[in-house]
Amino acid sequence: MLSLESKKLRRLHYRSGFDYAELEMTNTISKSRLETIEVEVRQAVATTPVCDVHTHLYDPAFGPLLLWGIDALLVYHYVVAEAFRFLPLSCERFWALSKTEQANLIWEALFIEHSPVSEACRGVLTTLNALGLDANQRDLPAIRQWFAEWKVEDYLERCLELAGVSTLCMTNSPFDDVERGIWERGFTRHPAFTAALRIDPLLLQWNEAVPRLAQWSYAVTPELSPKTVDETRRFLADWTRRIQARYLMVSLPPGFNYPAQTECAQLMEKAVLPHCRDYGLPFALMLGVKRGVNPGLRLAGDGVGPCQLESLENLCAQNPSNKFLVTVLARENQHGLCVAARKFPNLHLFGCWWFTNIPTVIDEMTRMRLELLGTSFTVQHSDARVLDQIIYKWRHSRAIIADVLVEKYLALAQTGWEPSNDEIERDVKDLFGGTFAKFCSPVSSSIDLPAKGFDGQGF
Ligand code: RAT
Ligand code: ZN
Repeated sequence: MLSLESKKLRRLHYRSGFDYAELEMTNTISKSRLETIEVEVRQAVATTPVCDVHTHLYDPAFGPLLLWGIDALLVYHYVVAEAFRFLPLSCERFWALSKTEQANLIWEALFIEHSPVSEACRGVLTTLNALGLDANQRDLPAIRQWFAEWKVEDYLERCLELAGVSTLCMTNSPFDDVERGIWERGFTRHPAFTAALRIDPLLLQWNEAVPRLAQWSYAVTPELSPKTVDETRRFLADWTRRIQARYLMVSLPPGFNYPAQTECAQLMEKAVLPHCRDYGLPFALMLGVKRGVNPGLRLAGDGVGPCQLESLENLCAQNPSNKFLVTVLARENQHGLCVAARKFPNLHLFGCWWFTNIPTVIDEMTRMRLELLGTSFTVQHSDARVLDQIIYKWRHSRAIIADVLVEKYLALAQTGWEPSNDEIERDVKDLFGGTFAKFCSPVSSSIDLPAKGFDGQGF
């Protein structure tokens, strides 16, 4: 027999509507106050603007690099991977098609011939629905026609508004030829877009990075001599200043080790971490991606593996003056990561990344993080590659975050501790980017860093 308490907790856990009368019996808070708390939490989650701390979206000044519209939504690599569960043609033949032809095939396979129940497919429909389109007609040409009438500047504002997003952090790589040229020429920046310096090729393909750096007038050689390290730091400093980077970022495979004699670990230790200290910037690590498990699928061909959290613990322990922003890809790493964050004030967790950005896992991770870390983390990021995706990614996440938070605040109320509306709003702001901005700020309290960099504002 379940006790009243565990029945109540179960009901709370599955959140099929709360039995306020039962909760009311156990404490002094009235049913109407409990209902008010629920309304206040849902209201705060629905209306608090989000600082989206990691996306692959671009300032409109980057022209075609900012993807948007129905075809881009349909050929998003999360969707492509699912389409290949059904598509009868080879990867080569698929990639040889135009984007519109690819989108047509995906629409047929995932929306017409089967029901679009996966998270990525539902996301397309949530987006269309929020934009006021009737996808129920299953009329792809009509949907295309609707998008064709928008100008990107207006569409950007519409998406930001519908998603409740105030700022977006881009992923900016000097190793991308198109992007590099635009930064070098210069442009007027859109106020909603901040930048992050992405350095995967530098840390993971050093031998290929060397000739490129040399070509850009940095005197580097394959051997990590003091001169090469200095020149690599000059490269990082130039790009940090040029793009006004808010943080540096890399994604790493499950086998990443630190400390180690590998080029990756040595470059981190000698160039990246000193640079981050110098500029008061965090280093963001995305751990556990296996690139190119099926290379034929291109971006859709990456996989997941558990990472060694010991290496992260070593990084945090051995570099107490560095700040680390971390998200991990494997579900089985999430609990250990929360425990690591309890040990290191210089470690900040963010978002439910990629394969973990599905309702089942967002629910579990958000619950686990709140239970182990309180509100000292960033609850979600979108990782959007197509502008319109911010609408569904944030709508879907907000719904889950609201449910979990309602449960947590009602559990508090059960103890007799009533959260005020101001406290609820404060907490939601923190989870939606406030804590992130404080952590990134060069004057962040628990970490002693010189402040050569930027003001940490604007997330
Ligand atoms: O989530 C994604 O879109 C992945 O393709 C990756 O880009 C990942 O988010 C990353 O930043 O490496
Ligand atoms: Zn990403």
